Amino acid sequence: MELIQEALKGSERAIARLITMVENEMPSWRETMRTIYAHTGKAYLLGFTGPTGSGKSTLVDRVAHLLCTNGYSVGIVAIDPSSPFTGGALLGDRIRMREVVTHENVFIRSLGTRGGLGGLSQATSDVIKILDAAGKEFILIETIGIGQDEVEIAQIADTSIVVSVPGLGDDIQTIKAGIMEIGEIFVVNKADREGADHVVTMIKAMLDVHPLSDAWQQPVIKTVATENGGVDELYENIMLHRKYLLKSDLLAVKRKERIGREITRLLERRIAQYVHNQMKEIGSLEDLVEEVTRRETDPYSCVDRLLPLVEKK
Ligand SMILES: Nc1nc2c(ncn2[C@@H]2O[C@H](COP(=O)(O)OP(=O)(O)OP(=O)(O)O)[C@@H](O)[C@H]2O)c(=O)[nH]1
Ligand SMILES: [Mg+2]
Repeated sequence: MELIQEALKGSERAIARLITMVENEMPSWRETMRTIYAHTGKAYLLGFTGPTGSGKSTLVDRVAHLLCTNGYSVGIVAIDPSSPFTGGALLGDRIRMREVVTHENVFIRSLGTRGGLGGLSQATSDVIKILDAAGKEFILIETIGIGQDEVEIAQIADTSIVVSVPGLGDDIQTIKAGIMEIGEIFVVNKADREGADHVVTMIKAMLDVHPLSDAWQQPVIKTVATENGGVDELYENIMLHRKYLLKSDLLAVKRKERIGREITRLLERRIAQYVHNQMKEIGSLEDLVEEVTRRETDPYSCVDRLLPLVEKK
């Protein structure tokens, strides 16, 4: 309780300790999140997704810096599918996020993706809530674009920024159609390299084919993150999109959808854990596997047999 109070006041130490608690799903985790939840809903969430090495961390650093300069308090969550949060990537990100670590009101945390399907686990969403409750006005979430992750980031963020770079080979492969529908702002970073204009043209052409269902015109912005090039324009467009969502009431709609998904996800997880525990009590899965292997029964019938046992418990 004391820890929560400290975190709500913005204590970095308390925030860090709470995050460790939810990451490890300590027994008091759910109770903690319940208390925290009442204080959430104020932060604006920015998602950055894109291929490895495209410059996401550098961009996050620069945008965070601008936010700080404009008086906002900022939290950063980096989701790293390749290594746990204590791994080398954190160090790398810390080094790259040079600008922001000098601001004392920025809190940076790297997270592994274990636990949840598709990468952005429950822990991520809980960490975002802790930062939100602690008074961070903007929370920047960095994730690598693989498979489901980019769709998940769109669901978790208020504004989704899709980062591309020139020179990744086959253009169609680089910018998949699916990603066109989730990006609200497109960035072509490393515009100091050859081929940036071509990528911009390509993205614009694809946006014509896959427009958003609402009235927002997705901008395509060239940046050179390392030189701060185009970052002001990116910042302005983030603020424009935020204004657009607020004015059109779409922000409220987005957030309600997010709450609906979260309730469903938490329920599914609880049910899955319950079934898993019941399975252990009901009997040996190996026996069933043997029966199926001998073709004495089949997986479908096994489930029919198990379901009443699970339901009764
Ligand atoms: N030439 C050039 N290099 C850049 C630019 N932006 C970033 N870089 C460099 O590209 C490398 C990768 O940048 P990061 O910001 O770490 O990229 P990332 O997308 O966060 O990488 P991961 O987190 O590993 O997926 C670093 O060496 C950056 O200095 C740019 O605009 N131009
Ligand atoms: Mg990074």
